[in-house]
Amino acid sequence: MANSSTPTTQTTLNPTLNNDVEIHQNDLPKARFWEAMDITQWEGFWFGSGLLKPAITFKSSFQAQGDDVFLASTMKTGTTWLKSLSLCIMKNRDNFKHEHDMLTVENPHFHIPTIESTLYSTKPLTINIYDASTPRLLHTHLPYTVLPDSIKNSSCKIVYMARNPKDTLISMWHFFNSFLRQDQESFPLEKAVDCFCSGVHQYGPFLDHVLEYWTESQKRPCKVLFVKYEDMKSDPKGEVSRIAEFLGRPFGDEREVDEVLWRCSLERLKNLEVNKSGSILLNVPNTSYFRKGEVGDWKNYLTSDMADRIDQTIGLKLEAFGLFL
Ligand code: PAP
Repeated sequence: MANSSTPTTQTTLNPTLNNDVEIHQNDLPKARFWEAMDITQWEGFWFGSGLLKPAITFKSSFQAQGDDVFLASTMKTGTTWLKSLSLCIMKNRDNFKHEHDMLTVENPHFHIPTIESTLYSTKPLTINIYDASTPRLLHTHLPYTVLPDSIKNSSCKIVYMARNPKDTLISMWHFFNSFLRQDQESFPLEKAVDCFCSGVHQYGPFLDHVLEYWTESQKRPCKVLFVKYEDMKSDPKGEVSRIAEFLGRPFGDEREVDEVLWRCSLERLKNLEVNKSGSILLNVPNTSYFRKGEVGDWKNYLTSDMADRIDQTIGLKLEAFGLFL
């Protein structure tokens, strides 16, 4: 996730990125998020304007292979946790016995880049997103509707992480305050609630994002695994085992499950040197990915009127599908 300023570091992962993609950005609806960031609407969703071109390039030119794995989520729903866990399940586990842990080397967002944000990466990536010669483990915040057809039609897998809307909004509020309003007072929460409920925010509308992946996971459970942040908190062993089995890398024993959970715990990640400073994505300090990680933190911030507004516009509609409130 990055703001719309011009990136200073450009990766050259896809030569078509700057030249061939026809984007009629001027014709697309525009809005100003929190009076600070330009966003553009495409295919029914809102994106930081700088993310649009990479997103369109990805949709039109990415060729998925059957053994690729895609992690997906909208903002602040547990992406960093999902990336860390999936990294351990798919790549990092074999390192543990040699006392090596990729999580101590770089922030999880470096190891598993978010596809449409790579042009904001502050370091050259070790993964070429468009190179299909080895299985890829990648992440996207993009909604299901704009995923490339090859992802939808091949046998590659998708793990989606969802979170209840009120905690997501509070997490977003802290996150955007930390870098869009560094030397200012926090953006009024009342206005942030209105903005969230209107759906006019980065990767919004939240409701549509969640429901698209939910619907697909119900239609094709072998293709899309839908994981809830709250379930991860209440039954971490059960949920991480479910992810590992879905990815075809089941755990050998409980000790292995415990080790992965410990390595990916918020407390541990937050206190790793690599996450205590620096910035893997332009303008986004690594520290901003790690906060409280509590279920129900919204109760410390939202008035009952604000909570009601989120319930009415989003929560009750999710509840109708058996999801959150
Ligand atoms: P992103 O969308 O910018 O990638 P994302 O990782 O999805 O952010 O969300 C950050 C939230 O996940 C934070 O929640 P909070 O604001 O309510 O505290 C953060 O604390 C939480 N988080 C990050 N890492 C972990 C982890 N290892 N375990 C549990 N929660 C985590």
